[in-house]
Amino acid sequence: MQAMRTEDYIALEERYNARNYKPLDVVITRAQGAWVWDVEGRKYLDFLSAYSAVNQGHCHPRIVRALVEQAQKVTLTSRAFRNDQLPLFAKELCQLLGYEMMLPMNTGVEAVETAIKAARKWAYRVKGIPDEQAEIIACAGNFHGRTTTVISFSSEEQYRDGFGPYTPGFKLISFGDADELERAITSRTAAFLFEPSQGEAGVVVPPVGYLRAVREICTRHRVLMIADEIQTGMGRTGKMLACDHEDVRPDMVTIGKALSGGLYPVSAVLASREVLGVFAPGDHGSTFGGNPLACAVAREALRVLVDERLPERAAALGERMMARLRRIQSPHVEQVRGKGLMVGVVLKRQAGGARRFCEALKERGVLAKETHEHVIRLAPPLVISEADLDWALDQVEAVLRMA
Ligand code: IF1
Repeated sequence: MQAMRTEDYIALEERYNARNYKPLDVVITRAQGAWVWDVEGRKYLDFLSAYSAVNQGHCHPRIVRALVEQAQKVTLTSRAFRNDQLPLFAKELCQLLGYEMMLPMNTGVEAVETAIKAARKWAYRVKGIPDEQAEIIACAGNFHGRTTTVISFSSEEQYRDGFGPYTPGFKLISFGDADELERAITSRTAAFLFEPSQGEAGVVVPPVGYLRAVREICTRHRVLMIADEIQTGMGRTGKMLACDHEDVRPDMVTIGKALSGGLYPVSAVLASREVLGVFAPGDHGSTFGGNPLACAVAREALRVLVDERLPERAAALGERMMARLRRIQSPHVEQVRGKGLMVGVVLKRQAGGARRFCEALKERGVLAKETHEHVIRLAPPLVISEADLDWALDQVEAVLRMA
């Protein structure tokens, strides 16, 4: 049988797979570090990092080994019994990030849903808000996942369209305005849920001091500050958590994606005993949450972040990338913004949208993804070499100079 080509794979996917994405037509068959290879043998630098899930680089050998070794021991016990990986993962994660407790889940949105449930139950059982009256404040432009409760407070019409009725109990304010947060808080407010930098909104970094102001306001009003670090965490912005840039410690943090180095779905919520202590046995759960394979992979993924000093690397390489991008003379660029290796090139409306630039980058061997029509998101794995980063930026400069 003749080897399948790119178009053969695309035809199959179009035939049998729901069209909930419009991917670039590159069919990846192998990946290592910052590089991926397609079925035609062409290689590309990955400048999306699977939406910041492969910060450690694709198929990191240490994490692969942890996966393979654990897979030959035990992969899943359910939480009806105990296993020898979860206690160690829980301790190491809590000590690394400075929290008393954690609750393990699988996907990012499950961690966000868990945080919402914990905040509501804490509001009723600890803060004393009347049952079923708790309100959670979130930000316009937010992205926290795709479940029906989480899209209930999305400000992106497409993410909501056709999926009602929606879960009540959420209020939106604009991102980056601490005064607006203060004004939005009522006696019913349980929590403020936000991304330290908004990813899907097009890499929107808040004003310096915003995180500290939010911390002070939430403390004063006894409102839980919940940072969704699923995309900004694990070193992406140049610190282990993006809130570390302002030495701010949220009451609750959700993490995921690179928590496993991209080898397995692993997410978690971290908080104090006062907050996560509201869960009694049977209140909440998940078949795969805290499974030994996930925990073994995540333990090694965290060790790699620390041993290879990847947050610091993201800070240094991010500076290099931003400086280079800001020097590019292009009629299409409105602004360059970002933090660490989470960068967005915002194009002018007359540039015709970011997609065509991403297509041109693909032809030059760099895979990037547009977000919200006009932003080219640039987020390579944190392990990318300086030489590869410079080469990729040569390609970005070339396509930004095209007509
Ligand atoms: C898609 C981007 C979107 C996230 C934050 C929770 C989740 C995500 C801050 C949910 C997931 C992914 C989902 C994927 C595209 C991508 C994404 F911002 F990363 F680019 F959409 F906004 N909090 N983000 O970024 O985690 O349940 O997916 O594990 O849904 O299209 P998940």
